[in-house]
Amino acid sequence: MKDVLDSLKKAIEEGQAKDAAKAVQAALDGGAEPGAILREVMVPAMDEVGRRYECGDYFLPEMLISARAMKEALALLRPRLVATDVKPAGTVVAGTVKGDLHDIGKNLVCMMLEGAGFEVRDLGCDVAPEKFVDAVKTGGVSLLALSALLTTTLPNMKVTIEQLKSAGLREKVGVMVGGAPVTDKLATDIGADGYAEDATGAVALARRLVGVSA
Ligand code: B1M
Repeated sequence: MKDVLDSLKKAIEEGQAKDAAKAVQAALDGGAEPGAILREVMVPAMDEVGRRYECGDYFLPEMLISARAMKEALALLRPRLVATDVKPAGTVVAGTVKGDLHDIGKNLVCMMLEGAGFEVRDLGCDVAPEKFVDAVKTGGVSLLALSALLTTTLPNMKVTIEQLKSAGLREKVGVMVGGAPVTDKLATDIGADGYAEDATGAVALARRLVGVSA
């Protein structure tokens, strides 16, 4: 199994989508636990890609093909991560904020929330504040989940919350935020209801905000 997991990590780091998909399938067939594959192999592989980009070994195209390999591998894990017979815990509108195209972490958060019994309306990435507000206006939304991976797009979380307030909708939904540059302090400063560091934390936070227990 170690060889399979090592080859999965290498395939994501090097952007070999087919090899990554094959390795995930082999790991699942070999009995590896989907959450562990994700936490212990796939997320660290993307961290390594970020490290290589930061030190100049990788450029944008390499990051992009690694992201594609990660997505193909994730697609195979998805059915296992979202399999649930829990009754709906609430509806979450999710998206990556305006100007930000990073959607892998947000997709993971969405999958884990679905797995925990939330109905998720995923608006995608580069989502304008007005689009989030319009989605909340349709009604029945318990939580807004905002993701951002760039320091330059963090301010759009605040703008989104302010537009919610202007539309008179702030008290109607809980707002949770996350993404690598987001902190607890930032969440408090911009008036969000909570911050989660990762997808598992996002589930715990969502449950707390809607008042359901695990
Ligand atoms: Co870009 N990128 N990128 N990138 N990218 C980062 C984020 C960066 C840290 C790389 C680096 O320099 N080390 C850096 C940001 C620096 C900063 O602002 N602090 C960076 C940069 C600079 C850029 C560009 C500006 C590069 C350029 O053009 N010169 C550009 C911006 C484009 C744009 O968005 N407008 C850019 C582009 C891209 C790609 C398109 C090539 C690609 C994204 C593809 C895609 O997502 N479809 C990409 C990638 C892949 C990365 C890295 C390598 C990996 C991100 C990722 O998917 N991680 C990233 C480096 C890194 O993160 N180590 C990097 C795996 C994922 C599972 O983790 O997304 O952190 P993450 O999500 C986690 C948690 O953060 C949390 O849970 C998730 C699961 O545990 N979480 C939440 C996320 N959202 C949450 C919401 C919640 C709760 C938790 O509640 C609502």
